[in-house]
Amino acid sequence: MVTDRTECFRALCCKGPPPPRPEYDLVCIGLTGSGKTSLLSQLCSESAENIVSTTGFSIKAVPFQNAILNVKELGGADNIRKYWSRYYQGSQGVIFVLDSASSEDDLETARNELHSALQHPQLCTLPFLILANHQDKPAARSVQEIKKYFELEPLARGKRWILKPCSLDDMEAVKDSFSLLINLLEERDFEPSRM
Ligand SMILES: Nc1nc2c(ncn2[C@@H]2O[C@H](COP(=O)(O)OP(=O)(O)OP(=O)(O)O)[C@@H](O)[C@H]2O)c(=O)[nH]1
Ligand SMILES: [Mg+2]
Repeated sequence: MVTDRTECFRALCCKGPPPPRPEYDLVCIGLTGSGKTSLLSQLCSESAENIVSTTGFSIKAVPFQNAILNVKELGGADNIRKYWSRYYQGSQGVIFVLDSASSEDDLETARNELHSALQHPQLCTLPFLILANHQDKPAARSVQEIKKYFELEPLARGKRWILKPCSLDDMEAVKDSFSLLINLLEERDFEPSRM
């Protein structure tokens, strides 16, 4: 009732109903345990407790003030990663989550997966948000270390990408990073030489 009245008032007196928020289809990848489901659940105001490893994929509509992101998370276990590319079609942007405190071996695997994604024909022109998660752990590498280790500068030159540190206990920083991604998704006249 209150909503009806508010909508009526809006329609009669001023600007009409608010414009619908644009929706974007994104794919979210990263090794198992990097925190994809946990971060997405928190963004949807769902509990991040008792989360189990994603088998296959899972889709969430993540609401923001100026956009809705339909995020398809692909499970990151060894036996699932080889199927990732089958689920890339239709994506308008990519979220890559990594555990900044993981072992050298896992970090190298994450680097290889990120490189493959950045070069994949269905993803290579899309905006990328790379989240260096688990920053609350003492062993976490800084974004500078990760940028160097992942050799992102030469590989991602000319692409739209953002690398940000984050952790599950600082969701404001995560939201800020997603806002930057939404800005990139909204950009129409992208000039590759800018970044
Ligand atoms: N300390 C810490 N733990 C985290 C953080 N993010 C996620 N975790 C924990 O890491 C574990 C794995 O998180 P998930 O969200 O299931 O990871 P995932 O990337 O979805 O894993 P898959 O679905 O298997 O690909 C959970 O126990 C989380 O609580 C973080 O920033 N810091
Ligand atoms: Mg998951």
